[in-house]
Amino acid sequence: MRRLRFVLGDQLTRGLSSLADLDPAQDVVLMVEVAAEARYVPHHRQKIAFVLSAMRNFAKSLKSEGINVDYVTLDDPENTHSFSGEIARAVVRHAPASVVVTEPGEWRVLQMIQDWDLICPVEIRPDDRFFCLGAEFAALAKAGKTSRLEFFYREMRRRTGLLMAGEGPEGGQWNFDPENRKSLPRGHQPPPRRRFEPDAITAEVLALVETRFDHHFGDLTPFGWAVTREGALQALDHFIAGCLPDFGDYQDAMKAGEDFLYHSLISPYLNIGLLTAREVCDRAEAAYRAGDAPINAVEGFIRQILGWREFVRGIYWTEMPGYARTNHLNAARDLPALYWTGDTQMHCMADCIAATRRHAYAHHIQRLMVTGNFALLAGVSPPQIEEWYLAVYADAYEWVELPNVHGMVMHADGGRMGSKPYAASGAYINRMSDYCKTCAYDPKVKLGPTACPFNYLYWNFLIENEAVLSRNLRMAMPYKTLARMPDGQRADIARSSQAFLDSLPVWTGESPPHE
Ligand code: FAD
Ligand code: DLZ
Ligand code: SF4
Repeated sequence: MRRLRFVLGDQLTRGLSSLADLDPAQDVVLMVEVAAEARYVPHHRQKIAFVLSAMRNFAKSLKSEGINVDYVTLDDPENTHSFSGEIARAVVRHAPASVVVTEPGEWRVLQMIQDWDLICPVEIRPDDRFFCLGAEFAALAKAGKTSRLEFFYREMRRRTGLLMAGEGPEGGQWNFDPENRKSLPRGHQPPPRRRFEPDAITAEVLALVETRFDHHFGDLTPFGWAVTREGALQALDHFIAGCLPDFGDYQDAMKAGEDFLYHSLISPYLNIGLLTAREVCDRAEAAYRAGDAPINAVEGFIRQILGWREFVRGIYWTEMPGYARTNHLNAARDLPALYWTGDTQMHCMADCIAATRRHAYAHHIQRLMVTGNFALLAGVSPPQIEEWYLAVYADAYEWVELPNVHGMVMHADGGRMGSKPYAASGAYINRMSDYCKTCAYDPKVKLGPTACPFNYLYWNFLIENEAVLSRNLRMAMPYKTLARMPDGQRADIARSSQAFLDSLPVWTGESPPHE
């Protein structure tokens, strides 16, 4: 009985549920390169190249095991360029008894699969690469353990045994976050990062992307991502040995021109399946147990993966599709063009967008407290800023991007992801980075042409959303300060904000061409 095993571009894991019980004598693995997946948002060119090269390398390694792989390339003249079109053609080619697929990462693709009307049944298997399966998260939600990250995270520590000392947490605390907020000391140089020379397959894909997706955002080269499991494991080893010990201390720091600091750079590999979350957490814990990394670093790192990554996945699958449609703060501004062009005098924004353009990567605090904070304060329409984040990062898939942007950054979900918006003035960015030292604006000036725009935009955001946010107990402090503010000052803030926001050109087309 032949089965057709359909493997998507973010399912490149040998132990994938749809590849379990594969019979090499009869079964066929189907992988398809389709333009629709590169275009449903205008993905960064490096992201497209990364996914396609990793897919081709994965197919090659399956073939080397003697598995029959039917691989449809982007330039195949028969290619219909959609998952649905390609599965329909493949079913005719192979006449399988059934199609087997692991549940996809995105709601829109699940809808697609559920709509397939094929001559054989389709079996959708759970994606067991996550610590917490959808049904388990739903059960935890019912038991009230997913209302906040911290409750969920502690439960996951207990369930997995990661960083446990008997019944309690290793190191006597569940969370070492308060120790993880250092800025980089003056003159501190983060270590150089391992990059990977493009292999022959990547070189071919780079040429293909250059021709077909020339108009998409982002630099295509230099391309330094690993595209195989072996490469991804080397990247993980490099991080654990050279960066993990300082990950905690400098987790929230930013430095102009330093795009990676002590971050792991493994999210693209995790999200397409070249690494598994379990092995990454196990290796980090082993480094701690061997005395090679301190508890604040290892706990902070494991919390991101065992806590946040699983939490956002759970929220996505329990709250969709309604989740994407909420707009708690009624934000409606069109996305400023500077997100695509990087053309701004604000040094922090220009640096984060330049890093994004160069690598299809920016680290967490840049995404949250610079480009995210600005979108929140400017009141950008949630779907527009969500599309930007989904397009520009190599690790972006809707299940992880949406809760982070819609929830954590834009507070559009009314507080499901976080109990208050992460709104901040220029003082925060000044404390955590060196951006302000060489900026056209001054973080200490509150109003006027030299003032840091984050300063008046912060207060303007509080004023505009007073009716909704002043009821939030966690916002009591800033609203107390606002209550003491003279009416004249409020009016000045509103005027400066309006003038600044009105001066920002809006991008009206698709993503702009690279430079
Ligand atoms: P590290 O800082 O080294 O962290 C280790 C790992 O923890 C990451 O690889 C990632 O798997 C996980 N992690 C950390 N924070 C989060 C989080 N908030 N949610 C989920 N996983 C987390 N992450 C994505 O994988 N894809 C996205 O599309 C994405 N979009 C984001 C958008 C915004 C606005 C924000 C604020 C965060 C977003 N994140 C996203 C989370 C986080 O910024 C990235 O996972 C991280 O920057 C990836 O770089 P790294 O591997 O060096 O991470
Ligand atoms: C991101 C992406 C791109 C650019 N291209 C493909 C592709 O050609 N074929 C494929 O199977 N997957 C691709 N992907 C990843 C998919 O978008 C991803 O698997 C779905 O969004 C489900 O998460
Ligand atoms: Fe950013 Fe304001 Fe600092 Fe300039 S002064 S770098 S705009 S925070």
